[in-house]
Amino acid sequence: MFWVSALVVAVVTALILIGVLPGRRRSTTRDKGTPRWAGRLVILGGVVVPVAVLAVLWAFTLSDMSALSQPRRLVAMKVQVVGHQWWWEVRYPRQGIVTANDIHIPVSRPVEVELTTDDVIHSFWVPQLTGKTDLISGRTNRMWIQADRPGVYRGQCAEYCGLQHANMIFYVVADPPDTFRQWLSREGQPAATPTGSAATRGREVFLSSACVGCHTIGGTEAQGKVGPDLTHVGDRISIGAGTLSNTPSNLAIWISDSQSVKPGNLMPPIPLRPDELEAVIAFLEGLDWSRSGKRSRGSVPGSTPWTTSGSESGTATRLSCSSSPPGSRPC
Ligand code: HEC
Ligand SMILES: [Cu+2]
Repeated sequence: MFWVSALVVAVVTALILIGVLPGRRRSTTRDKGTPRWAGRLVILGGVVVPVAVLAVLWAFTLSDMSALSQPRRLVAMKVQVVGHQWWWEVRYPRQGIVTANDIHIPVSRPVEVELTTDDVIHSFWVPQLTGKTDLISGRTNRMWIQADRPGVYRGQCAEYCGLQHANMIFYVVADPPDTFRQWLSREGQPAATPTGSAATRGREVFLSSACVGCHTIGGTEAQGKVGPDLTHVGDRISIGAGTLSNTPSNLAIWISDSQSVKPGNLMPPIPLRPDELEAVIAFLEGLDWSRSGKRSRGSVPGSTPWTTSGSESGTATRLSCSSSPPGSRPC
């Protein structure tokens, strides 16, 4: 490519020099009019050569484009992603799993992603893994992603979709095969039974308040579809699609007034008494299959260390990512 361009530059420069050389112009153009070869040069250099070059490049582009849009190997699995204002619903149809905002995939395997939207146009973008693909109503767009190293890859809605567009974040978590299989089998199960009196009370509060109208918790009467599925919410990286890190104190802030941290989001403030709030938090934190030590949050091999800022009690701790160790994929 470089040498072809260099040749073109040299030829063009030579032609310009010939044209501007003072001596020749006087003797040829004024006296005898335009020479016949000049017309042919314009047709050849201005029409025939560019058409030939562009046609060859076009053929290469078309074949590369179709190669890039197809996975090289058969896709390992399919994930459906539904865009909502302002969070991501994530479904694994074959495994019957519904979750939100975290997309677990097996490392080094191509995964097909089916994109639809529940409301306006959104755009699915994981800068480190793939380009942008829009989520358009009435249409299913297909693309595929593959992560060659385990880790957490930050994704972002890339099409302005309303007030909280910037807080419409998601994470692709690429797990080694064993970890991924464990995640799949556990995520497919109904919610953990509450242990302890606080969590048991929290379950009652949840099931008897407005929460059930909007949220699903597998294995309970809560089957709402307005907000994210909360069956294994304790296991997720963030609350509110990347707005806050997933900690008990942030859960408290989110539930008592999510509007203070994500203004305009579609969950209204729910008035709960302090003891009810505490109980609900104990219940939700318990909805975490990996409580027994192996949380995926912060312990994914090669994952980015998540740090929080403003962690004094009572203030929201925002999710931000700090210095990543050498060799790990940054967020
Ligand atoms: C009117 C519907 C509605 C009601 C009622 C509601 N929520 Fe929500 N909830 C939502 C929506 C919508 C979101 C997603 C907001 C966003 O991220 O933009 C959400 C998000 C959440 C999240 C964060 C989930 C995640 O993965 O980011 C939690 C936790 C939560 N709600 C708990 C509750 C609890 C507990 C109650 C009852 C006290 C409740 N919600 C009542 C609609 C509702
Ligand atoms: Cu958006």
